[in-house]
Amino acid sequence: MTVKMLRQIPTILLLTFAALVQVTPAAVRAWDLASATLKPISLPAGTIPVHPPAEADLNADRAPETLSLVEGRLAILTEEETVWESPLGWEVAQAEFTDLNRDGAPEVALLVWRLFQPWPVDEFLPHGGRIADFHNEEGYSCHVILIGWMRGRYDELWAGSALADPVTAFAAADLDGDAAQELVTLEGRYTGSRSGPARMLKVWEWNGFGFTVVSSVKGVFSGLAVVQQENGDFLILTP
Ligand SMILES: [Ca+2]
Ligand SMILES: [Ca+2]
Repeated sequence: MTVKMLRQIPTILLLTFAALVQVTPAAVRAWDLASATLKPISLPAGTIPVHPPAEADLNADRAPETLSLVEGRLAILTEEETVWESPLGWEVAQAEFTDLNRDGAPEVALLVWRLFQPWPVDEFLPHGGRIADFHNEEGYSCHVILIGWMRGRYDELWAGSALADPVTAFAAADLDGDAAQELVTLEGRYTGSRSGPARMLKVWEWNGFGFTVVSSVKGVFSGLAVVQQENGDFLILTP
């Protein structure tokens, strides 16, 4: 698995990452999740970059699925065949194989921009409701959505309502060593660029119905990477 994943890491990404760490070590911050709190630590020697799996068997038929993200359109493929495609109205900014809902089965986590829709109950409120401002000036809001295999088909396992602040990048990693993945996000602002810079680093965990914030740190963040230490523990790096 590790060999396969490493083989598929784009060379340019590795070079950029290595160059970044070597040239500007002071600008890269390392974060550990300890006692449910994000803590800055000095970057240990010998860490290796961790990348999400290039493939996963979503429907447990022993034929692995892969992802193709082209111009905001995500396809889930079994070999060459498209078995699921994101709806036309979605602009998928990022998609990874994860097990963020902690059921032991892989799913695909998507970062999606789509036209803002108020909660049905809020549509009739004069002030627009509780999430009325959760969109950019074009009217697009940012969502985290989990797609997976359910009852014989690919479907939304979970779709979050519009985020209060848009996510610019996410990663999934078991930061606290409890054998379950946490969701790591960088959050920007609806008034800023979709790709950042971010103003908040946040760790969430699945609560059975959605994600609960575990810890967050304010700052200015231009990127997000997960690395593994020699002892096996995962850390977050933020340039
Ligand atoms: Ca899962
Ligand atoms: Ca964990």
